[in-house]
Amino acid sequence: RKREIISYLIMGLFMITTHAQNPIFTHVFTADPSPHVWPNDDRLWVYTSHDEPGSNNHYGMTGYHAFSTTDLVNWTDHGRILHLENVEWAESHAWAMDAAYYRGKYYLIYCMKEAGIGLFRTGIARSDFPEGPFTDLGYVKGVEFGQDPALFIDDDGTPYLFWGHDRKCFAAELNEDLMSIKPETYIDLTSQLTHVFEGPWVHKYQGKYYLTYPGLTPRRWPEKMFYAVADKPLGPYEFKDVFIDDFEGQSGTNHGGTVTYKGKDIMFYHSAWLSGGLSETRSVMADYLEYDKNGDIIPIVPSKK
Ligand code: FUB
Repeated sequence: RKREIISYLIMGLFMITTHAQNPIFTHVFTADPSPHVWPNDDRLWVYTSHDEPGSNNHYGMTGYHAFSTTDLVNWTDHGRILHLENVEWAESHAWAMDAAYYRGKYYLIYCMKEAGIGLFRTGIARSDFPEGPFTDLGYVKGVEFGQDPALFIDDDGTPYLFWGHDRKCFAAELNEDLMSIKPETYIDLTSQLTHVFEGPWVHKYQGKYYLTYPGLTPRRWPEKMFYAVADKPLGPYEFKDVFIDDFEGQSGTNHGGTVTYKGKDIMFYHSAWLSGGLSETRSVMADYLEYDKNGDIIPIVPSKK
């Protein structure tokens, strides 16, 4: 109870009100959004990377934020939920992350460069609360060059890890402690995902698995968002189409995920609208996502509202 009261006092301190318009957070630069609704919680949560203007080290970011809302207008910034300095094995580049609820605990899964090695590892941290604080547990074994992880827990409780970097995308089932992959399930999905560059994200719609990802076509920046569909989480995936094309004021990168909240599907992604087009100072955006009668995603045109 004491913790709850302290947490509400802190929430009060961080409470911010925005208008329901893009970009949705304007007091801090945010990117790579990971949206979730947790069991027995009426809030929508969005976990983000944190862009720091002037970091000047090719996205030399250092930590993550969590935001929550019940109405898509008033958002609470729960502040920094994990920082590079609390991750012993890492030295830099706190890039994209995801969050999951698994067996009664909240997890943050992220990528940072390993100290002394300088290559990305996929780190995992745990908390009793959706807003953290999260404690690093180490990095997931069996994942080399583990940039941009997404932790997808299927309806039957099976955990899957997706990750991707430098024009590649991989996936595997995780062991129950989430600390290593099951090597026999490891699959390279690259050839199934036309134009893939990084940032995979999986959601389910009408029993099918939708893998959305940023990609380059024809190997040309900035990134667009594409998707592919499968009957099983590890594929095979059928490539579909682009669903967020180039748009004015975007960053060189795009990255995001989908959630269903209060009966509506919402796509979270990022732009550089707030910074006037500066690629390394991005802001999270949200737009409704709709499907046609065949289950194909109707392309999203970033909206002001
Ligand atoms: O935010 C840093 C990196 O930029 C992410 O890891 C990539 O997906 C891209 O959005």
